[in-house]
Amino acid sequence: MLHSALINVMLKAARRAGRSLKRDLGEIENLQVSLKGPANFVSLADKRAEQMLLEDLTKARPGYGFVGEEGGLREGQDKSHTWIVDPLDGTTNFLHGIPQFAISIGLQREGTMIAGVIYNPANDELYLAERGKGAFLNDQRLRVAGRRKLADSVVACGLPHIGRGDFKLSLAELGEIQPKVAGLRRFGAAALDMAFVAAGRLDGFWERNLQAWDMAAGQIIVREAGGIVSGIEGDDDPLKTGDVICGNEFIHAELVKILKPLGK
Ligand code: 2AM
Ligand code: CA
Repeated sequence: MLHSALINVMLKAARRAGRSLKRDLGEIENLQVSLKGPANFVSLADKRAEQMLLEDLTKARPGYGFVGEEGGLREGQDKSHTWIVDPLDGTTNFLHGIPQFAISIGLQREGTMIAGVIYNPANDELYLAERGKGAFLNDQRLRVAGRRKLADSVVACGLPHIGRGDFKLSLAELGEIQPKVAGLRRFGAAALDMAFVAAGRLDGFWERNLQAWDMAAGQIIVREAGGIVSGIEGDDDPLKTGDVICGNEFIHAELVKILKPLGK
């Protein structure tokens, strides 16, 4: 499949960092049994991947700004373009050898996402989208699922864990959603949850307290697959609020109706 020069830059960067993460995943499987555990190793893997992405993306597009999970904002001379990058989304999965993690690269122009790539090197699934040109999984055009009722839908969420999140609110959300859906899932990598919504595998996804780099690429991939992405209010910007709800127009609206009143 022919891609634009921009998408080719993003694909190349994602694949190089992906090879590095995949090698590191193999190493982690050995380290699992060591006493110290692989946590320090993972943090190195993460930093190494971010460094590669920073190098490749800034070499190809000098001057663009770069926001990464590890290094924060590095401003460039071109104030209108910013890469928003998570070198390893799903860190806890990676640390445990669970092959549900990804590199996420988004490009923002004047505050609007114009391109996104999400790549899981463990299974070689690569999702991409460019504004106005559709969303793809390994060259196959994506479209969000068509289900209109929550009762037929499989929905994913994020869950609080030790040291992070609002447990009471999360239990209230689950209490409302669980009895209404065909299935609830928790995969642990927000970028891939959004990619799964774009691919029609999941009918919807919501999570609170995320960062822009968890959602930047996912936002344009879901939108280009015909889905809706917002914050908990239903019409707000998830990259600004850190909360996200996505799905087709029907499931997105159903989720907003249930979740919006709960956080008040
Ligand atoms: P990460 O794996 O890159 O940390 C899991 O619920 C999702 O939340 C993952 O996409 C995870 O990204 C993201 N997340 C955002 N902020 C987090 C934090 N402070 N701790 C753990 N996960 C976080
Ligand atoms: Ca992340």
